Amino acid sequence: MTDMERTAPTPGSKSQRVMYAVSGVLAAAAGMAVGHLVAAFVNPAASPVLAVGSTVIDATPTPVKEWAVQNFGTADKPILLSSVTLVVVLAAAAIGLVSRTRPSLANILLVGMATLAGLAAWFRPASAPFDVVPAFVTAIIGLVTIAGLRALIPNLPTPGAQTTQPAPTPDRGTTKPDAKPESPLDHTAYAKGTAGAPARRNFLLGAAGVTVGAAALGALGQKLAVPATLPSSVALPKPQNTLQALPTGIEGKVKGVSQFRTPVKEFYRVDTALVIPRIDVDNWKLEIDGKVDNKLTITFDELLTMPMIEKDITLNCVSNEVGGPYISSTRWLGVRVRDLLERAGVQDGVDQILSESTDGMTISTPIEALTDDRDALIAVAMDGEPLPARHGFPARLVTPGLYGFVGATKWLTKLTATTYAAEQAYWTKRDWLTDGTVKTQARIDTPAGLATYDAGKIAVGGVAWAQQRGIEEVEVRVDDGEWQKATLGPDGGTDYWRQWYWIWDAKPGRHDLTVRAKDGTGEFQTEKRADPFPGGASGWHSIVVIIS
Ligand SMILES: Nc1nc2c(c(=O)[nH]1)N[C@H]1C(S)=C(S)[C@@H](COP(=O)(O)O)O[C@H]1N2
Ligand SMILES: [Mo]
Repeated sequence: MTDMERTAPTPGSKSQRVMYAVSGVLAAAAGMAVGHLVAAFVNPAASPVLAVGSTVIDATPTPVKEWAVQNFGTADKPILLSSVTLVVVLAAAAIGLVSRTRPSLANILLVGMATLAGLAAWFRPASAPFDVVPAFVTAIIGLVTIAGLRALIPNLPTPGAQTTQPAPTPDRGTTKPDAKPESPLDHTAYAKGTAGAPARRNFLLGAAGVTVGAAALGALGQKLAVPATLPSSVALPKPQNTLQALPTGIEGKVKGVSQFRTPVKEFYRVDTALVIPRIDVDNWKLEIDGKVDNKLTITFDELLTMPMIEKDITLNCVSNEVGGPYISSTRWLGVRVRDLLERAGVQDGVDQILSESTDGMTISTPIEALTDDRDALIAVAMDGEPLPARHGFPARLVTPGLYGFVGATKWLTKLTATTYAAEQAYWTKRDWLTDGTVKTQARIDTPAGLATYDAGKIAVGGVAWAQQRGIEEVEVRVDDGEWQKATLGPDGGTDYWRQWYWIWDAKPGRHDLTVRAKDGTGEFQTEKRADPFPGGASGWHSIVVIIS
Protein backbone atom coordinates (compact mmCIF):
# COMPACT_ATOMS: atom_id res chain seq x y z
CA MET A 1 0.00 0.00 0.00
CA THR A 2 1.32 3.43 -0.81
CA ASP A 3 1.27 6.42 1.42
CA MET A 4 -1.33 7.93 -0.88
CA GLU A 5 -3.68 5.07 -0.26
CA ARG A 6 -3.07 5.07 3.45
CA THR A 7 -3.81 8.72 3.87
CA ALA A 8 -6.82 8.62 1.58
CA PRO A 9 -10.11 8.99 3.46
CA THR A 10 -11.46 5.55 4.27
CA PRO A 11 -14.23 4.45 6.57
CA GLY A 12 -11.75 3.13 9.05
CA SER A 13 -9.22 5.89 8.82
CA LYS A 14 -10.76 8.18 11.43
CA SER A 15 -10.72 5.64 14.22
CA GLN A 16 -7.35 4.52 12.99
CA ARG A 17 -6.00 8.04 13.30
CA VAL A 18 -7.39 8.25 16.80
CA MET A 19 -5.59 5.04 17.66
CA TYR A 20 -2.31 6.40 16.32
CA ALA A 21 -2.74 9.61 18.28
CA VAL A 22 -3.57 7.62 21.40
CA SER A 23 -0.51 5.43 20.95
CA GLY A 24 1.66 8.55 20.79
CA VAL A 25 0.10 9.94 23.96
CA LEU A 26 0.44 6.63 25.79
CA ALA A 27 4.05 6.24 24.67
CA ALA A 28 4.81 9.63 26.21
CA ALA A 29 2.79 8.84 29.34
CA ALA A 30 4.44 5.46 29.87
CA GLY A 31 7.87 6.96 29.23
CA MET A 32 7.32 9.81 31.67
CA ALA A 33 5.83 7.51 34.30
CA VAL A 34 8.79 5.14 34.24
CA GLY A 35 11.15 8.12 34.09
CA HIS A 36 9.42 9.50 37.18
CA LEU A 37 9.89 6.17 38.95
CA VAL A 38 13.57 5.94 38.01
CA ALA A 39 14.01 9.54 39.16
CA ALA A 40 12.77 8.58 42.63
CA PHE A 41 15.98 6.55 42.96
CA VAL A 42 18.35 8.87 41.08
CA ASN A 43 17.08 12.33 42.07
CA PRO A 44 13.36 13.15 42.27
CA ALA A 45 13.97 16.56 40.71
CA ALA A 46 15.35 14.86 37.59
CA SER A 47 11.94 13.39 36.72
CA PRO A 48 11.22 14.52 33.13
CA VAL A 49 8.01 16.43 33.95
CA LEU A 50 9.53 18.04 37.03
CA ALA A 51 12.82 18.95 35.37
CA VAL A 52 10.96 20.61 32.50
CA GLY A 53 8.56 22.26 34.97
CA SER A 54 11.42 23.69 37.05
CA THR A 55 13.13 24.96 33.92
CA VAL A 56 9.91 26.66 32.88
CA ILE A 57 9.61 28.25 36.35
CA ASP A 58 13.13 29.64 36.22
CA ALA A 59 12.72 30.84 32.65
CA THR A 60 9.36 32.51 33.26
CA PRO A 61 9.68 36.30 33.14
CA THR A 62 9.03 37.99 36.49
CA PRO A 63 5.76 39.72 35.44
CA VAL A 64 4.27 36.42 34.28
CA LYS A 65 5.36 34.76 37.52
CA GLU A 66 3.78 37.56 39.52
CA TRP A 67 0.58 37.21 37.54
CA ALA A 68 0.54 33.45 38.16
CA VAL A 69 1.13 33.82 41.90
CA GLN A 70 -1.60 36.46 42.13
CA ASN A 71 -4.14 34.49 40.16
CA PHE A 72 -3.39 30.95 41.20
CA GLY A 73 -1.71 31.40 44.59
CA THR A 74 -0.28 28.18 45.91
CA ALA A 75 -2.05 26.31 43.10
CA ASP A 76 0.54 27.80 40.74
CA LYS A 77 2.66 24.64 40.83
CA PRO A 78 -0.10 22.12 39.99
CA ILE A 79 -1.27 24.50 37.26
CA LEU A 80 2.24 24.76 35.86
CA LEU A 81 2.69 21.00 35.86
CA SER A 82 -0.72 20.50 34.24
CA SER A 83 0.21 22.98 31.51
CA VAL A 84 3.51 21.21 30.87
CA THR A 85 1.64 17.90 30.74
CA LEU A 86 -0.96 19.33 28.35
CA VAL A 87 1.74 20.53 25.96
CA VAL A 88 3.41 17.11 26.14
CA VAL A 89 0.08 15.34 25.48
CA LEU A 90 -0.64 17.50 22.41
CA ALA A 91 2.87 17.01 21.06
CA ALA A 92 2.69 13.27 21.72
CA ALA A 93 -0.67 12.98 19.96
CA ALA A 94 0.83 14.74 16.94
CA ILE A 95 3.81 12.37 17.03
CA GLY A 96 1.42 9.42 17.19
CA LEU A 97 -0.34 10.71 14.04
CA VAL A 98 3.01 11.16 12.33
CA SER A 99 3.90 7.57 13.21
CA ARG A 100 1.00 6.39 11.05
CA THR A 101 2.83 7.27 7.86
CA ARG A 102 6.35 8.02 9.01
CA PRO A 103 7.28 5.79 11.93
CA SER A 104 10.97 6.66 11.95
CA LEU A 105 10.28 10.37 12.00
CA ALA A 106 7.90 9.78 14.91
CA ASN A 107 10.61 7.88 16.76
CA ILE A 108 13.07 10.71 16.20
CA LEU A 109 10.52 13.22 17.53
CA LEU A 110 9.86 11.08 20.62
CA VAL A 111 13.56 10.81 21.35
CA GLY A 112 13.80 14.55 20.74
CA MET A 113 11.18 15.25 23.43
CA ALA A 114 12.95 13.00 25.91
CA THR A 115 16.22 14.72 25.06
CA LEU A 116 14.70 18.09 25.95
CA ALA A 117 13.71 16.65 29.33
CA GLY A 118 17.21 15.24 29.73
CA LEU A 119 18.75 18.62 28.95
CA ALA A 120 16.40 20.27 31.42
CA ALA A 121 17.54 17.81 34.12
CA TRP A 122 21.17 18.24 33.13
CA PHE A 123 21.05 22.03 33.37
CA ARG A 124 19.22 22.18 36.71
CA PRO A 125 21.35 23.85 39.36
CA ALA A 126 23.11 21.28 41.50
CA SER A 127 22.44 18.48 39.01
CA ALA A 128 24.58 15.37 38.79
CA PRO A 129 25.50 13.37 35.66
CA PHE A 130 23.08 10.59 36.58
CA ASP A 131 20.21 13.07 36.36
CA VAL A 132 19.92 12.34 32.62
CA VAL A 133 19.14 8.67 33.32
CA PRO A 134 15.36 9.17 33.85
CA ALA A 135 15.04 10.95 30.48
CA PHE A 136 17.04 8.20 28.80
CA VAL A 137 14.71 5.59 30.26
CA THR A 138 11.75 7.74 29.19
CA ALA A 139 12.98 7.64 25.59
CA ILE A 140 13.40 3.87 25.57
CA ILE A 141 10.03 3.16 27.16
CA GLY A 142 8.41 5.65 24.77
CA LEU A 143 9.87 3.91 21.72
CA VAL A 144 8.95 0.44 22.93
CA THR A 145 5.40 1.55 23.78
CA ILE A 146 4.68 3.28 20.49
CA ALA A 147 6.02 0.27 18.55
CA GLY A 148 4.01 -2.16 20.64
CA LEU A 149 0.78 -0.23 20.30
CA ARG A 150 1.16 0.39 16.59
CA ALA A 151 1.41 -3.38 16.14
CA LEU A 152 -2.06 -3.63 17.64
CA ILE A 153 -3.66 -1.06 15.37
CA PRO A 154 -5.79 -2.84 12.74
CA ASN A 155 -4.78 -2.02 9.24
CA LEU A 156 -7.95 -0.90 7.55
CA PRO A 157 -8.16 -1.17 3.78
CA THR A 158 -9.56 1.40 1.43
CA PRO A 159 -13.07 0.31 0.44
CA GLY A 160 -13.36 -0.84 -3.12
CA ALA A 161 -9.70 -0.51 -3.85
CA GLN A 162 -8.65 -3.78 -2.25
CA THR A 163 -11.66 -5.93 -1.67
CA THR A 164 -10.03 -9.30 -1.70
CA GLN A 165 -7.25 -9.18 0.79
CA PRO A 166 -5.55 -6.20 2.40
CA ALA A 167 -2.17 -5.78 0.82
CA PRO A 168 0.75 -6.57 3.02
CA THR A 169 2.43 -3.47 4.25
CA PRO A 170 5.63 -3.02 6.20
CA ASP A 171 3.44 -2.49 9.25
CA ARG A 172 1.59 -5.74 8.84
CA GLY A 173 4.71 -7.71 9.55
CA THR A 174 4.45 -6.64 13.15
CA THR A 175 0.68 -6.96 13.38
CA LYS A 176 -0.63 -9.66 15.65
CA PRO A 177 -2.30 -12.53 13.75
CA ASP A 178 -5.74 -11.83 15.15
CA ALA A 179 -5.50 -8.27 13.95
CA LYS A 180 -5.74 -9.51 10.38
CA PRO A 181 -9.14 -9.91 8.83
CA GLU A 182 -8.73 -13.58 8.11
CA SER A 183 -12.30 -14.65 7.44
CA PRO A 184 -14.54 -13.38 4.69
CA LEU A 185 -16.93 -12.26 7.35
CA ASP A 186 -14.38 -9.98 8.85
CA HIS A 187 -13.49 -8.84 5.44
CA THR A 188 -17.02 -7.86 4.56
CA ALA A 189 -17.30 -6.02 7.76
CA TYR A 190 -14.18 -4.09 6.90
CA ALA A 191 -15.55 -3.14 3.58
CA LYS A 192 -18.59 -1.69 5.31
CA GLY A 193 -16.31 0.17 7.60
CA THR A 194 -17.85 -1.17 10.76
CA ALA A 195 -15.37 -3.77 11.79
CA GLY A 196 -11.92 -4.38 12.82
CA ALA A 197 -13.83 -4.96 16.03
CA PRO A 198 -11.68 -7.85 17.29
CA ALA A 199 -8.56 -6.03 16.19
CA ARG A 200 -9.71 -2.82 17.73
CA ARG A 201 -10.38 -4.70 20.93
CA ASN A 202 -6.76 -5.77 20.98
CA PHE A 203 -5.66 -2.20 20.64
CA LEU A 204 -8.04 -1.11 23.39
CA LEU A 205 -6.74 -3.83 25.67
CA GLY A 206 -3.15 -2.86 24.92
CA ALA A 207 -3.90 0.82 25.47
CA ALA A 208 -5.71 0.09 28.73
CA GLY A 209 -2.80 -2.03 29.90
CA VAL A 210 -0.32 0.75 29.16
CA THR A 211 -2.55 3.29 30.90
CA VAL A 212 -2.89 1.24 34.04
CA GLY A 213 0.82 0.35 34.06
CA ALA A 214 1.89 3.95 33.54
CA ALA A 215 -0.43 5.22 36.28
CA ALA A 216 0.80 2.57 38.72
CA LEU A 217 4.50 3.12 38.03
CA GLY A 218 4.13 6.90 38.06
CA ALA A 219 2.27 6.73 41.38
CA LEU A 220 4.92 4.45 42.82
CA GLY A 221 7.60 6.92 41.76
CA GLN A 222 5.63 9.70 43.41
CA LYS A 223 5.34 7.71 46.63
CA LEU A 224 9.03 6.88 46.74
CA ALA A 225 10.00 10.49 46.04
CA VAL A 226 8.06 11.86 49.00
CA PRO A 227 10.45 13.09 51.71
CA ALA A 228 11.40 10.45 54.22
CA THR A 229 10.37 11.02 57.80
CA LEU A 230 13.86 12.14 58.70
CA PRO A 231 12.94 15.11 60.90
CA SER A 232 11.59 13.01 63.75
CA SER A 233 14.98 11.36 64.17
CA VAL A 234 16.56 14.62 65.31
CA ALA A 235 16.85 15.31 69.03
CA LEU A 236 16.62 19.03 69.64
CA PRO A 237 19.04 20.81 71.95
CA LYS A 238 17.82 23.14 74.68
CA PRO A 239 17.93 26.85 73.97
CA GLN A 240 20.31 29.03 75.98
CA ASN A 241 17.81 31.80 76.46
CA THR A 242 14.61 31.32 78.37
CA LEU A 243 11.67 32.73 76.50
CA GLN A 244 8.34 32.84 78.23
CA ALA A 245 5.64 30.77 76.64
CA LEU A 246 3.88 32.80 73.98
CA PRO A 247 0.78 34.38 75.53
CA THR A 248 -2.65 33.18 74.50
CA GLY A 249 -3.87 35.07 71.48
CA ILE A 250 -7.27 36.70 70.99
CA GLU A 251 -8.41 34.10 68.45
CA GLY A 252 -10.52 32.41 71.13
CA LYS A 253 -12.29 35.68 71.84
CA VAL A 254 -12.56 37.12 68.34
CA LYS A 255 -13.56 34.37 65.97
CA GLY A 256 -11.88 34.52 62.58
CA VAL A 257 -8.70 36.28 63.67
CA SER A 258 -5.48 34.46 62.65
CA GLN A 259 -4.05 32.28 65.40
CA PHE A 260 -1.33 34.06 67.35
CA ARG A 261 1.06 31.17 66.69
CA THR A 262 0.51 29.59 63.28
CA PRO A 263 0.23 25.79 63.50
CA VAL A 264 3.12 24.33 61.48
CA LYS A 265 0.68 22.50 59.19
CA GLU A 266 -0.93 25.82 58.28
CA PHE A 267 2.31 27.75 57.91
CA TYR A 268 2.40 29.28 54.42
CA ARG A 269 4.83 27.77 51.96
CA VAL A 270 6.54 29.58 49.11
CA ASP A 271 9.45 28.24 47.08
CA THR A 272 10.41 27.28 43.56
CA ALA A 273 10.94 23.61 44.39
CA LEU A 274 8.67 21.19 42.51
CA VAL A 275 9.92 18.34 44.64
CA ILE A 276 10.65 19.00 48.29
CA PRO A 277 14.34 18.25 48.80
CA ARG A 278 15.03 15.16 50.92
CA ILE A 279 18.13 15.65 52.95
CA ASP A 280 19.90 13.01 54.94
CA VAL A 281 21.12 14.78 58.10
CA ASP A 282 24.10 12.48 58.36
CA ASN A 283 25.47 13.72 55.05
CA TRP A 284 24.33 17.32 55.41
CA LYS A 285 27.02 19.97 55.73
CA LEU A 286 26.95 23.72 56.00
CA GLU A 287 29.87 25.38 54.26
CA ILE A 288 31.00 28.90 54.99
CA ASP A 289 33.33 30.30 52.38
CA GLY A 290 34.14 33.36 50.28
CA LYS A 291 35.91 36.34 51.81
CA VAL A 292 36.46 34.80 55.24
CA ASP A 293 39.63 34.13 57.25
CA ASN A 294 38.70 30.53 58.03
CA LYS A 295 36.52 28.54 55.71
CA LEU A 296 34.24 26.29 57.76
CA THR A 297 32.39 23.07 57.11
CA ILE A 298 29.89 22.22 59.81
CA THR A 299 28.02 18.95 60.20
CA PHE A 300 24.54 18.81 61.61
CA ASP A 301 25.81 17.33 64.88
CA GLU A 302 28.30 20.16 65.24
CA LEU A 303 25.62 22.72 64.53
CA LEU A 304 23.51 21.22 67.31
CA THR A 305 26.37 21.61 69.79
CA MET A 306 26.58 25.37 69.15
CA PRO A 307 24.65 27.73 71.43
CA MET A 308 21.00 27.78 70.36
CA ILE A 309 18.41 30.45 71.02
CA GLU A 310 14.66 30.59 70.63
CA LYS A 311 13.01 33.53 68.95
CA ASP A 312 9.45 34.46 67.95
CA ILE A 313 9.49 35.64 64.36
CA THR A 314 6.84 36.41 61.77
CA LEU A 315 7.88 35.37 58.28
CA ASN A 316 6.24 36.82 55.19
CA CYS A 317 6.63 36.72 51.47
CA VAL A 318 7.37 39.72 49.28
CA SER A 319 4.80 38.35 46.81
CA ASN A 320 2.02 38.79 49.34
CA GLU A 321 -0.67 41.16 48.12
CA VAL A 322 -2.18 43.64 50.55
CA GLY A 323 -4.50 41.43 52.64
CA GLY A 324 -2.86 38.27 51.27
CA PRO A 325 -2.18 34.93 52.98
CA TYR A 326 1.61 34.50 52.66
CA ILE A 327 2.48 35.32 56.25
CA SER A 328 2.81 33.15 59.35
CA SER A 329 4.34 33.32 62.79
CA THR A 330 6.02 30.86 65.08
CA ARG A 331 8.79 30.24 67.60
CA TRP A 332 12.08 29.27 65.98
CA LEU A 333 15.10 27.52 67.50
CA GLY A 334 18.50 28.00 65.96
CA VAL A 335 22.09 29.18 66.02
CA ARG A 336 22.78 32.89 65.58
CA VAL A 337 24.22 33.47 62.11
CA ARG A 338 26.46 36.06 63.75
CA ASP A 339 28.18 33.39 65.86
CA LEU A 340 29.01 31.31 62.81
CA LEU A 341 30.19 34.30 60.78
CA GLU A 342 32.40 35.36 63.70
CA ARG A 343 34.01 31.93 63.75
CA ALA A 344 34.65 32.22 60.02
CA GLY A 345 35.96 35.77 60.31
CA VAL A 346 34.26 37.83 57.62
CA GLN A 347 36.73 40.13 55.85
CA ASP A 348 36.39 43.84 55.15
CA GLY A 349 34.41 44.87 52.10
CA VAL A 350 31.83 42.09 52.33
CA ASP A 351 28.33 43.55 51.93
CA GLN A 352 26.20 40.44 51.43
CA ILE A 353 26.06 36.81 52.39
CA LEU A 354 24.99 34.65 49.48
CA SER A 355 23.25 31.57 50.79
CA GLU A 356 22.62 28.44 48.77
CA SER A 357 20.32 25.50 49.13
CA THR A 358 20.36 21.93 47.84
CA ASP A 359 17.77 22.83 45.20
CA GLY A 360 20.06 25.46 43.73
CA MET A 361 18.22 28.51 45.10
CA THR A 362 20.51 31.43 45.91
CA ILE A 363 19.52 34.26 48.25
CA SER A 364 21.40 37.48 49.06
CA THR A 365 21.13 38.88 52.58
CA PRO A 366 22.73 42.19 53.60
CA ILE A 367 25.62 41.47 55.97
CA GLU A 368 24.30 43.87 58.66
CA ALA A 369 21.00 41.98 58.90
CA LEU A 370 22.90 38.78 59.64
CA THR A 371 25.34 40.28 62.14
CA ASP A 372 23.40 42.93 64.08
CA ASP A 373 21.45 42.28 67.27
CA ARG A 374 18.24 41.21 65.53
CA ASP A 375 19.66 37.68 65.87
CA ALA A 376 19.13 36.18 62.44
CA LEU A 377 19.08 32.42 62.87
CA ILE A 378 20.14 29.25 61.22
CA ALA A 379 16.99 27.57 62.42
CA VAL A 380 16.64 23.83 63.00
CA ALA A 381 13.19 23.84 64.59
CA MET A 382 9.87 25.64 64.49
CA ASP A 383 7.13 25.42 67.08
CA GLY A 384 9.15 22.96 69.16
CA GLU A 385 9.66 20.41 66.38
CA PRO A 386 12.47 19.85 63.89
CA LEU A 387 11.77 21.74 60.66
CA PRO A 388 9.46 19.77 58.41
CA ALA A 389 10.92 19.01 54.96
CA ARG A 390 8.70 21.62 53.30
CA HIS A 391 10.04 24.35 55.57
CA GLY A 392 13.72 23.62 55.02
CA PHE A 393 14.83 20.53 56.95
CA PRO A 394 17.42 20.18 58.35
CA ALA A 395 18.36 23.88 58.58
CA ARG A 396 17.26 27.20 57.16
CA LEU A 397 17.92 30.86 57.49
CA VAL A 398 15.40 33.12 59.23
CA THR A 399 16.12 36.85 59.23
CA PRO A 400 13.74 39.03 61.24
CA GLY A 401 12.60 42.14 59.40
CA LEU A 402 13.32 40.88 55.89
CA TYR A 403 11.01 39.20 53.41
CA GLY A 404 11.69 35.50 52.91
CA PHE A 405 13.25 35.93 49.46
CA VAL A 406 16.22 37.81 50.94
CA GLY A 407 16.64 36.10 54.27
CA ALA A 408 14.96 32.75 54.74
CA THR A 409 16.86 30.19 52.62
CA LYS A 410 15.45 26.70 53.17
CA TRP A 411 17.50 23.49 52.82
CA LEU A 412 20.53 25.66 53.50
CA THR A 413 23.96 24.29 52.54
CA LYS A 414 26.26 27.24 52.05
CA LEU A 415 26.97 30.79 53.14
CA THR A 416 29.39 32.75 50.96
CA ALA A 417 30.78 36.08 52.15
CA THR A 418 30.81 38.25 49.04
CA THR A 419 29.54 41.51 47.52
CA TYR A 420 26.44 42.53 45.57
CA ALA A 421 28.80 43.68 42.82
CA ALA A 422 30.40 40.24 42.54
CA GLU A 423 27.43 37.87 42.84
CA GLN A 424 23.72 38.05 42.09
CA ALA A 425 21.11 35.88 43.74
CA TYR A 426 18.21 34.15 41.97
CA TRP A 427 15.63 36.89 42.55
CA THR A 428 18.13 39.69 42.02
CA LYS A 429 18.72 38.38 38.50
CA ARG A 430 14.96 38.61 38.07
CA ASP A 431 14.93 42.29 39.02
CA TRP A 432 13.56 42.09 42.56
CA LEU A 433 15.08 44.56 45.01
CA THR A 434 18.06 43.57 47.15
CA ASP A 435 16.58 45.64 49.99
CA GLY A 436 13.87 43.33 51.21
CA THR A 437 12.88 45.24 54.35
CA VAL A 438 9.38 44.25 55.46
CA LYS A 439 6.80 47.03 55.02
CA THR A 440 4.35 47.87 57.81
CA GLN A 441 1.02 46.23 57.03
CA ALA A 442 -2.32 45.36 58.60
CA ARG A 443 -4.84 42.80 57.43
CA ILE A 444 -8.53 42.34 58.18
CA ASP A 445 -9.22 38.64 58.86
CA THR A 446 -12.82 39.04 59.95
CA PRO A 447 -15.55 39.79 58.89
CA ALA A 448 -15.21 38.18 55.49
CA GLY A 449 -15.19 40.49 52.50
CA LEU A 450 -18.36 40.65 50.39
CA ALA A 451 -20.31 38.64 52.95
CA THR A 452 -23.65 39.69 54.43
CA TYR A 453 -24.15 40.14 58.19
CA ASP A 454 -26.99 41.21 60.45
CA ALA A 455 -26.90 44.73 61.77
CA GLY A 456 -25.56 45.13 65.29
CA LYS A 457 -22.24 44.47 67.05
CA ILE A 458 -19.63 42.87 64.82
CA ALA A 459 -16.03 42.18 65.80
CA VAL A 460 -13.60 43.44 63.17
CA GLY A 461 -10.19 41.86 63.66
CA GLY A 462 -6.96 40.72 62.13
CA VAL A 463 -3.20 41.01 62.35
CA ALA A 464 -0.65 43.76 61.80
CA TRP A 465 3.10 43.48 61.43
CA ALA A 466 6.24 45.56 61.14
CA GLN A 467 9.08 43.19 62.02
CA GLN A 468 12.05 44.94 63.67
CA ARG A 469 9.90 47.97 64.46
CA GLY A 470 6.90 46.41 66.13
CA ILE A 471 3.27 47.54 66.03
CA GLU A 472 2.28 50.50 68.21
CA GLU A 473 -1.27 51.08 67.07
CA VAL A 474 -3.94 49.79 64.71
CA GLU A 475 -6.87 51.88 63.48
CA VAL A 476 -10.04 50.92 61.67
CA ARG A 477 -12.32 53.10 59.60
CA VAL A 478 -15.85 52.51 58.33
CA ASP A 479 -16.46 54.12 54.94
CA ASP A 480 -15.01 57.64 55.12
CA GLY A 481 -15.57 57.98 58.85
CA GLU A 482 -13.14 58.72 61.67
CA TRP A 483 -10.27 56.34 62.33
CA GLN A 484 -11.08 54.22 65.39
CA LYS A 485 -8.42 52.81 67.66
CA ALA A 486 -8.41 48.99 67.71
CA THR A 487 -7.57 46.93 70.79
CA LEU A 488 -4.26 45.10 70.40
CA GLY A 489 -3.69 41.47 71.29
CA PRO A 490 -0.72 40.27 73.38
CA ASP A 491 2.80 41.43 72.57
CA GLY A 492 5.05 38.79 71.00
CA GLY A 493 7.98 41.16 70.48
CA THR A 494 8.89 43.54 67.68
CA ASP A 495 9.58 40.72 65.20
CA TYR A 496 6.17 39.16 65.74
CA TRP A 497 2.81 40.14 64.33
CA ARG A 498 0.16 41.70 66.56
CA GLN A 499 -3.47 40.66 66.61
CA TRP A 500 -6.10 43.42 66.89
CA TYR A 501 -9.85 43.86 67.03
CA TRP A 502 -12.48 46.57 67.15
CA ILE A 503 -16.18 46.23 67.90
CA TRP A 504 -18.30 47.80 65.20
CA ASP A 505 -21.93 48.76 65.66
CA ALA A 506 -22.91 47.92 62.12
CA LYS A 507 -25.80 49.75 60.43
CA PRO A 508 -27.61 48.37 57.37
CA GLY A 509 -26.03 49.06 54.01
CA ARG A 510 -22.91 48.37 52.04
CA HIS A 511 -19.80 49.43 53.92
CA ASP A 512 -16.09 49.68 53.38
CA LEU A 513 -13.87 48.64 56.28
CA THR A 514 -10.29 49.84 56.14
CA VAL A 515 -7.37 49.20 58.49
CA ARG A 516 -3.97 50.83 58.98
CA ALA A 517 -1.12 50.23 61.39
CA LYS A 518 1.41 52.47 63.08
CA ASP A 519 4.81 50.91 63.67
CA GLY A 520 7.11 51.29 66.67
CA THR A 521 8.81 54.34 65.16
CA GLY A 522 5.46 56.18 65.28
CA GLU A 523 4.96 56.08 61.50
CA PHE A 524 1.69 54.97 59.96
CA GLN A 525 1.96 52.58 57.08
CA THR A 526 1.72 54.29 53.72
CA GLU A 527 -1.64 54.57 51.99
CA LYS A 528 0.18 54.47 48.69
CA ARG A 529 -0.61 51.29 46.77
CA ALA A 530 2.33 49.31 45.48
CA ASP A 531 2.43 45.91 43.81
CA PRO A 532 4.50 43.12 45.34
CA PHE A 533 7.11 43.52 42.60
CA PRO A 534 9.84 44.59 43.13
CA GLY A 535 10.00 45.30 46.87
CA GLY A 536 6.71 44.28 48.52
CA ALA A 537 3.10 45.47 48.42
CA SER A 538 1.92 48.55 50.29
CA GLY A 539 -1.38 50.33 50.88
CA TRP A 540 -4.32 49.96 53.24
CA HIS A 541 -6.28 46.73 53.34
CA SER A 542 -9.93 47.40 52.69
CA ILE A 543 -12.93 45.09 52.43
CA VAL A 544 -16.59 45.53 51.57
CA VAL A 545 -19.32 44.02 53.76
CA ILE A 546 -23.07 44.07 53.40
CA ILE A 547 -25.17 44.66 56.51
CA SER A 548 -28.85 43.75 56.33
N1 LIG B 1 15.66 26.94 48.98
C1 LIG B 1 14.71 27.87 48.94
N2 LIG B 1 14.51 28.65 50.01
C2 LIG B 1 13.56 29.59 49.99
C3 LIG B 1 12.77 29.81 48.84
C4 LIG B 1 13.00 28.98 47.71
O1 LIG B 1 12.34 29.10 46.66
N3 LIG B 1 13.98 28.01 47.80
N4 LIG B 1 11.80 30.78 48.86
C5 LIG B 1 11.93 31.86 49.82
C6 LIG B 1 10.73 32.65 49.96
S1 LIG B 1 10.33 33.63 48.63
C7 LIG B 1 9.99 32.68 51.11
S2 LIG B 1 8.75 33.79 51.29
C8 LIG B 1 10.28 31.76 52.23
C9 LIG B 1 9.04 30.99 52.63
O2 LIG B 1 9.34 30.09 53.65
P1 LIG B 1 8.26 29.01 54.08
O3 LIG B 1 7.88 28.26 52.83
O4 LIG B 1 8.88 28.16 55.11
O5 LIG B 1 7.08 29.76 54.62
O6 LIG B 1 11.29 30.84 51.88
C10 LIG B 1 12.37 31.38 51.20
N5 LIG B 1 13.37 30.36 51.10
MO1 LIG C 1 8.73 34.98 49.29
